[in-house]
Amino acid sequence: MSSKPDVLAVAKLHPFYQTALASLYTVHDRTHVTDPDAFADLAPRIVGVAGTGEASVPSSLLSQLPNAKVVSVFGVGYDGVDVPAAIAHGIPVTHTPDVLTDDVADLAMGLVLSVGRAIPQADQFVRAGRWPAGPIALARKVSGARMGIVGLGRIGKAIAQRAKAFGMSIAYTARSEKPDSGFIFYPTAAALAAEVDFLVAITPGGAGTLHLINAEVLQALGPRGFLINVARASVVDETALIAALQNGTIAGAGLDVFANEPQVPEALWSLPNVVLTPHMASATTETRQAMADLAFANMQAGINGQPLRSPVPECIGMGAGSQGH
Ligand code: NAP
Ligand code: 8YV
Repeated sequence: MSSKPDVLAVAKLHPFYQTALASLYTVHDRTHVTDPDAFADLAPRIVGVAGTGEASVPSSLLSQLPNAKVVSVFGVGYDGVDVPAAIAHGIPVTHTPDVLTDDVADLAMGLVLSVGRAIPQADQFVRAGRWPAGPIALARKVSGARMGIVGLGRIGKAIAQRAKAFGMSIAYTARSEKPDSGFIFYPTAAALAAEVDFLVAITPGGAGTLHLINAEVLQALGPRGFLINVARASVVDETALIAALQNGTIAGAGLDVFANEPQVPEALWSLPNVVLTPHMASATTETRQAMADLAFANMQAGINGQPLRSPVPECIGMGAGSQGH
């Protein structure tokens, strides 16, 4: 048995988080999946669970961890964690909001510019030596265009700020209207899509937003409209999206998240009117370090029974130590 307390990593962790954890804990990398027999002996010793935004922490796993004191997610999204089950087991869940907001908003705007101005396609045009043979096709003006944001939370508001600087008009949908935002509210994604040129999805994933952007919404966005998804793949009906891109129902898409990532279907990567990034919206050195610091602080606090730095909203007030964020 190791002298350091045992922590279970339920996903491949970013090295910044992995290294910080390893300074105080013995980190078991997905033992519950790779070696279930060894995990049966290990499970009662696990005091903390380390995950990522996409990692699966089901009720069946939590029920095998009688001494777990915290689930610390490296990411703001935690749709893979069964939070009601964690609460039922008395295990608070934490995440890393705010520290990644700027980066995700930056990438959203990067995708808006990339799809609108066809920047990756232009790069290929030059590299392939096609410039001498003729001018590149005209692109879509971004400044002054109409931006629609699906989910006006921390990141949605940061995207709006950036879009304002581009002279874009801003409208949004969310669960509730935000009168103080000064932006136009539409009660549904379809109503919003009908009024905008760039529709940006930035809600949480999970059952509450499953296929919020479906064939009807894409139809409403129309043949001059672009979809940007920096939220979760589950928010968009990927089959309907591929059909809409193939038949010109919408003009194009910028996608950071995929249904079966890291696998991306050929139907998507073979299309000329999409820009694809590998779930990298928070992937800068600065932000990944800040996420690791916060996730590690939450892990330590949870294991030591101290106030949690950033519990998920459902877990605020759980245990003696939680203080919210
Ligand atoms: P947040 O502050 O909680 O904002 C979420 C927003 O989504 C809120 O405005 C909320 O509406 C809205 N929303 C929730 N359910 C909805 C529904 N059914 N219909 C319409 N709107 C709904 O979260 P955040 O910090 O901005 O992060 C948002 C999400 O971005 C994360 O959960 C994560 O999935 C994703 N993300 C992705 C990456 C990436 O690498 N691609 C990185 C970071 C985050 P109300 O305000 O009315 O409640
Ligand atoms: C991370 C994310 O890439 O914060 C989130 O919800 O999806 C991203 O910031 C992810 O959590 C790390 O795998």
